[in-house]
Amino acid sequence: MVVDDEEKANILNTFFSTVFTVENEMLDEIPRNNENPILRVTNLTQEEVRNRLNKIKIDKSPGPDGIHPRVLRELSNVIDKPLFLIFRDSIATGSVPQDWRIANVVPIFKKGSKSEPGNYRPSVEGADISSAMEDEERRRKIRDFTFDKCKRGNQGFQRILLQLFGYLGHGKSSFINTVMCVWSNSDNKNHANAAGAHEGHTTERLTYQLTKNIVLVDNRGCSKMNTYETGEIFAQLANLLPLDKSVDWSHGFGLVDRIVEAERHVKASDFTIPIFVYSVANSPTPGLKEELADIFRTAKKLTKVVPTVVLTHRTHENYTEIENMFRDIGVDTFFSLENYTDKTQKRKRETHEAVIQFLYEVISDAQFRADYPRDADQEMFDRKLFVLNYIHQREMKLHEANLARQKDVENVRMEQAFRLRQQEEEARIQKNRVAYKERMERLQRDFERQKLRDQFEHQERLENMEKKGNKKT
Ligand SMILES: Nc1nc2c(ncn2[C@@H]2O[C@H](COP(=O)(O)OP(=O)(O)OP(=O)(O)O)[C@@H](O)[C@H]2O)c(=O)[nH]1
Ligand SMILES: [Mg+2]
Repeated sequence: MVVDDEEKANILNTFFSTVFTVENEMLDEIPRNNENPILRVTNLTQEEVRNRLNKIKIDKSPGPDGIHPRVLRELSNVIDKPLFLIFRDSIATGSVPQDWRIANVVPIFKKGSKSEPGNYRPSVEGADISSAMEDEERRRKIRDFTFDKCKRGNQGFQRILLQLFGYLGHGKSSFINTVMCVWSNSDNKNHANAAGAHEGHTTERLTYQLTKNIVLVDNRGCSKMNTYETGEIFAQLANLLPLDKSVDWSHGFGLVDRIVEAERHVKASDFTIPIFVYSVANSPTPGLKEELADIFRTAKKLTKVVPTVVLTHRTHENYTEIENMFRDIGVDTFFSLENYTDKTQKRKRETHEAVIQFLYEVISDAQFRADYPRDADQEMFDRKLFVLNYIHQREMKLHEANLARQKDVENVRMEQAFRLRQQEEEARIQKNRVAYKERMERLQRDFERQKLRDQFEHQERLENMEKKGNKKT
């Protein structure tokens, strides 16, 4: 164990520096839009810069530039213009002033085990100006997102549906509350009716409007991904069931009827991004990994993307084990956070950052996908076909299983009937045997009686003959 402070600092420093060197290589891999390198972020305004400066927290220490945050805030309407000009040039040229790249890096505990350097996040102290710029740039991209501005136009799409799905009580509604709180920069409100410690769960498929073109969908969760519930989950993910209505599970082909009925209400113009919400506080149970692998495989076939995973309760010690389990099944996009809940005392910067980063990246991903040739109506049709086929296959399997069960039951019934008949036959034979024995005994008795009677008569005859003989002589 490392106890010396300097040694601890060196370990973390070495770890962070290895992470930072990888960053440049990764940047090179990001596909760049060479036709319009700067268009999407150039309309930043001086007023927005001033607003951000006014929101800077003044109780923090100054960064490496030595400027106290209080000064930045107090002078917001003096420095807004020069800063605005620097930001504008910085965005246009794609470069950041050298001074802003120097920062004091402090380790902030993030998740999982405290002895693992990888579980600390490098926090940049005092980088208020550059992080405010990054935050604003990201918010702008999210706020302004429209399919109309994609390379090939909207191709029939209008809204992004960030569709949350997963097990009951894993924090879907709380995540929506957290996103809405961060996005609106206001206190946490229970918009999505997150459950209290012992309360019921969400049974409706409700929407929460983030921007004009981005909507969060709080889908009904499931207790176990058995065949009935997965059918329902995939029908929701495929956007085949109505929004803002309750979701009643139905067995058999009932789901097909509901999909057909919902046809008039669901829109092909909704672009689905699947988001799987999983709470790290739940230890993996036997068979969970296989169950999840199955869900992710089907969800990918259905939506053409591997769902993004949001891990809630991220400071829980299970974190690494759970993340590895998802990695094993092929997931590579994770976001993790502590949701705001009814017990949350105050808003946190790291939650804010996690949410904005989540929104920014999933929106960028949606945009990236929408730049390829697509056909909204065809995709809706394909999803419907997929889910109807899924239900059909499921029912056929259940039907076959039922038949096999019925056959087993019939076999047992026939065997029982045969045994019963056998027992009856044995009982009949036994009865006959007894009756026969009784008859024989009766005959024997009759015979004995007759014999005695004959003997007696014979005796009498002899005696009579004797008497008659005596009289003659
Ligand atoms: N500590 C902590 N508690 C959380 C977190 N996320 C959710 N919770 C709590 O977990 C419970 C369930 O959260 P919900 O957001 O209602 O879960 P859900 O996924 O919407 O549940 P269903 O609607 O039943 O599917 C609530 O009591 C939340 O306060 C988190 O990140 N950290
Ligand atoms: Mg809920």
